[in-house]
Amino acid sequence: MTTAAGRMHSAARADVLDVERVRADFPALHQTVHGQPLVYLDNAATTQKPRQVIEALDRYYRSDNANVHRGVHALSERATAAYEAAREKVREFLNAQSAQEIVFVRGTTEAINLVAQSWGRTNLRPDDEVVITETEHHSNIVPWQMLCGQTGAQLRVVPVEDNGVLSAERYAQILGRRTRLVAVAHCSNALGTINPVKRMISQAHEVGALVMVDGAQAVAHLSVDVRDLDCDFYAFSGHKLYGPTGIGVLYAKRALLQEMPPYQGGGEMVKHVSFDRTSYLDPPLRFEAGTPDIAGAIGLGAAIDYVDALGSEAIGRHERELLMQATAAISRIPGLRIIGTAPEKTGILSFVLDGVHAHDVGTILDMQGVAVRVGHHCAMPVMQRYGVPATARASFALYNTREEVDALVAGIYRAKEVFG
Ligand code: C6P
Repeated sequence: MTTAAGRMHSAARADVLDVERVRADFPALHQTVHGQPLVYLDNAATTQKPRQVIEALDRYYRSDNANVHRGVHALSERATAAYEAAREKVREFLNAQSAQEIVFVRGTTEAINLVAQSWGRTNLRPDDEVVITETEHHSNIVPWQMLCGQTGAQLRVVPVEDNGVLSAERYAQILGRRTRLVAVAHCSNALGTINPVKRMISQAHEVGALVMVDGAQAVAHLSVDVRDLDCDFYAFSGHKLYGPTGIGVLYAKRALLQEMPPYQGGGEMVKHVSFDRTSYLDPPLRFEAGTPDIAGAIGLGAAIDYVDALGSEAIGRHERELLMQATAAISRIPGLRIIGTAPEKTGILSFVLDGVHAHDVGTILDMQGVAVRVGHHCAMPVMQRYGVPATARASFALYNTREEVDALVAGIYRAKEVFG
């Protein structure tokens, strides 16, 4: 594919990523921390931003800054065109049928809450069931619990096997005529498992249920095609895709959005307002009350151009190689247990070290310049399932190198020396 961005950037040639060229695009990577070169392995929490994204934000605020869908003046028209062009980029990125199926939100969390409160409160009745899994992030648990509390619906939970794979057998058993919605992560943030969402969606559809996919940990690593998946809702956050914080996306099939009531009320989501009666705009603007994160959407568009130019094949291959290298090296460390050993994983490596608390591992790694996340990763039920209070988690991105994996491994040996 030759996009404008593809012509601008040639750090990916066919299926090979030129990591040094890629790294040159990310200013934050070129710093020292505690006197050591930064090794940023906390990409599942948030990714660093390429200059192309930073420059898009800068350009917008320097020359086009205006509110959208409101003004007739030139700046407002430019801002509106750029905001809507970003929506079209998201549409193409997800292969959605129409840009009207793309709602800009703050992030994955807001997208899930929107579906729970708008679709869920309208459609769920007592004794209906919402199915989630034991591996979900709190963002894909709590909104459904709240919804169940409001409607009397029941929450059902699909368990996970020891290796981090969801139990296909239990999933098939739990699905039934009461199931109205399945909410599942495309990839687990705590274990790295890539869930077989296409199959899960088709099984859910067979019993007449809809499916919401939490794509927060997927879009930066896999190619996502919402039409091929046939998901009803798909959510992701811009900041995990090399874009800005504060912007994210809800994809929903058009027919569903059309029937859904607004999530919030305010300016720019209405056709007509009087004190007797208010009528609403069509989707997606019906769900974008108030001034949106215009710069964020434009920055997200630039991030999509960036990853598109490199290609998801090349990115995925590079990250899989790093994961394999890191998994092999840390598996040899005595007393280390990897939490999450599914055959299909993204570049996420969660582990515990005998006799050393995950926070101590994190602190020692930080002293070596290596940034990982430690704790429950907003997935407390996963920690309970594996009987650990916390894990240390390294997560890889397109700009990480083999040498950085070596630094991670050396840092873990150092933590063993200090605390072992
Ligand atoms: N996980 C992590 O370190 P927001 O905060 O709305 O951008 O994304 C929430 C979210 C939802 N689902 C999954 C699978 C996620 O991983 C996250 C965010 C980060 O794992 C921060 S807690």
